[in-house]
Amino acid sequence: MQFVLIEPNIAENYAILRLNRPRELNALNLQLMQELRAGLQLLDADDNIRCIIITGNERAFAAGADIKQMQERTAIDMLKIDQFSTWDAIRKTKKPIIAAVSGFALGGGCELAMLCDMVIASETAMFGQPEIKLGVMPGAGGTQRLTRAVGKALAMEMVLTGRFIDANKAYQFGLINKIVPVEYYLQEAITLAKEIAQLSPLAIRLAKESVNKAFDATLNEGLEFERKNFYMLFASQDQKEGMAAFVEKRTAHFEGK
Ligand code: DAK
Repeated sequence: MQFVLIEPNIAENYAILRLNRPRELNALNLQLMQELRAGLQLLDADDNIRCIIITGNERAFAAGADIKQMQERTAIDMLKIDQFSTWDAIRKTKKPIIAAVSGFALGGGCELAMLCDMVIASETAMFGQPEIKLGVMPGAGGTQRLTRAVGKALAMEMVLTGRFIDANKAYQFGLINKIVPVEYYLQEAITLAKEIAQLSPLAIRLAKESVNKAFDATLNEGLEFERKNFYMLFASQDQKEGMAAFVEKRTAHFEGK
């Protein structure tokens, strides 16, 4: 892979996917998105990996979809390329994904961060949906996920003006989980990934599914869904192990069975 580097840590059960077009501020061209999809599918199927981190570099997580690649496209080109299938596939990743964001997370870059389950940001992170300045609008969840995350007032302001918000504001409005100094943002994401990797991968998978259900279900449907997943976990060895370990006052070792 050229634009996405896979850095697995088998011993600690996590992997980093690093967006790697630094000269273009990690602009998300088609090849990069296809590589990201392939990387996520590979890691999602690998039992040694229990948590995935997507990151860029200090200057940019991703400055959006590749404007130069999109510039001359027609609506029919966009339809045929069907980039959404790539985004949909990424959304279906079962394992938890942490975005480790430093610098620009704009347009598709902000949408990619929001597609992740948690976001750790450096103090220099900037989030924005500047598509409006290009004569278009967000197309990969920017109007929906951003609004759910930060509320209507700020989402409208960001989407209608293209203004960026800094890490402090993003934290204040619940878009991200934590802000750390720039030299530690990846390490902080790794610490979080390692903590998750020690838990039951089955419980983590069903818990992730259940939280996501809250975004597209009524409260009753969501509660039903949660209950079924909760019951299902009592069929796992991990549940027996987790509860036995508590009673025996020892650390649980979860095998995902
Ligand atoms: N695309 C292509 N190249 C980009 C880029 C981008 N989004 N962002 C930066 N670059 C390139 C610049 O052109 C420049 O390359 P050269 O000109 O040197 O060859 C290089 O990266 C460095 O950028 P700058 O020289 O501009 O650096 P500055 O520090 O001065 O400015 C900036 C940084 C981030 C403020 C600025 O580069 C900027 O405004 N970038 C564009 C940000 C933006 O408008 N992003 C939204 C793009 S639209 C879809 C899914 C998603 C999307 C669409 C469809 N489907 C599923 C169908 C998403 C759309 C978008 O994201």
